[in-house]
Amino acid sequence: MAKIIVHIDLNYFFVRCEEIKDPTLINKPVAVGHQGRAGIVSTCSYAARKYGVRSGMPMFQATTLCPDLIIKPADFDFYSLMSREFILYVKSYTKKVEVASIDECYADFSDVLKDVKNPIEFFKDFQKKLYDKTKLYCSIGISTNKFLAKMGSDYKKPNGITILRKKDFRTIIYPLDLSSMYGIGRKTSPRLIDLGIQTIGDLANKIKNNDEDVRNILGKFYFTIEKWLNGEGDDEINFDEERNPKSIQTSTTLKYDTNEYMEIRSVIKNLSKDVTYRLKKENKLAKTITLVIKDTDFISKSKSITLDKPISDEDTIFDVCLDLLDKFYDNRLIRLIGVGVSNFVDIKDVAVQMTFYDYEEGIKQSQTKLLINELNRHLSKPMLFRAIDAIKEKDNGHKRRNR
Ligand code: TTP
Ligand code: MG
Repeated sequence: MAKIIVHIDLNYFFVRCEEIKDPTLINKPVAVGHQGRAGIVSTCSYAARKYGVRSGMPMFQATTLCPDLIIKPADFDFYSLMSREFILYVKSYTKKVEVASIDECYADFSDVLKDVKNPIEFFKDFQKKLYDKTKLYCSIGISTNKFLAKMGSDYKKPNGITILRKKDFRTIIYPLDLSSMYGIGRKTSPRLIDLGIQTIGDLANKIKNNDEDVRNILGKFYFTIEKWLNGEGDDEINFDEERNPKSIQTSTTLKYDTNEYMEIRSVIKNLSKDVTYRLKKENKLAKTITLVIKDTDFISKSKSITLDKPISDEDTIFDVCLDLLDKFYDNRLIRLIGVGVSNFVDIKDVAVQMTFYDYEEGIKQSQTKLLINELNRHLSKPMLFRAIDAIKEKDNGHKRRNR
């Protein structure tokens, strides 16, 4: 029995987050990115897209196309917060969720949809509840593997729901422009177009005829793409279920390459949060913390620190990762960031070693943190923080400036 794999992608995500903070922006042409000649558009509202503004476009070109464009600087901390809310929401349906980037995930809905008669109505309700909870919009693709689910969510934006069945997916995706095919990058696409390939169907035809040029251009991806275009592909959702793990790791593949410090920092913060949550769920403390970075050539680098005392708090994991980043990151464009913890100690083995002071202090600090987190949840962006965090922040900033 085929699985039901769903891909969910948030619509005009960064700009939608800005609209949530400031609803007067709704329906206006808005872009997120740096102002000025060196700036690039991260994303823009659908009103701005009508003028031809696009992600990755230089800001001066965007303002030439759309002189009334409202430009907002990126607020990665807030986007990360909203991204977490989104993933938590999807996880309220199934634990089989794989985060693919800041605004998208894959999920296995096979069990959830077992007795559902009308999947379209079901996902309309899913979208409505997501909106009620987070004020975010999303497009959804439903199929039997990750490739087709992803093509489905891309098919109709915003707020689309697209089912791609194995028996009729060809009718829907073969006529599409080659540029809309997931997995064919900006470098490969022009080389295929030079061979006269304009649509996804054209590519499928060439592959069917075993075209040697196409084989050379696609290299080791040839067979994957051949499978995809025949309606087959990976349907495994990578989610965390392992019992008694020896290490816990989590990583994010970025949707676009970046070397922007604030963005990298905020991804690390999010990953530290995830790792802490899982560490606590396992009732473990960890002594070793690892930061992994993959650059755009997929070269992976990692560095670890082993602490004297085992820990399970987010701040320490985050701080150590920032230190590691300072130590080995050389400003290259990054594709993937990962945070891991290992070298575990069971909480019950450590509790007896804690002094009463450690215990009292720990309780006090976590109560303050809980209160602050709760208050921040009611504000449009995190505005409150502990003094100790502000000092750490200042120190980190200072260290970085003096690098
Ligand atoms: P996308 O999902 O590609 O775009 P989007 O969510 O803005 O719009 P859509 O409705 O078409 O899905 O990317 C998600 C976020 O990633 C986007 O809001 C901003 C960021 N991003 C960049 O910063 N630079 C880029 O080149 C791209 C493609 C995205
Ligand atoms: Mg999106």
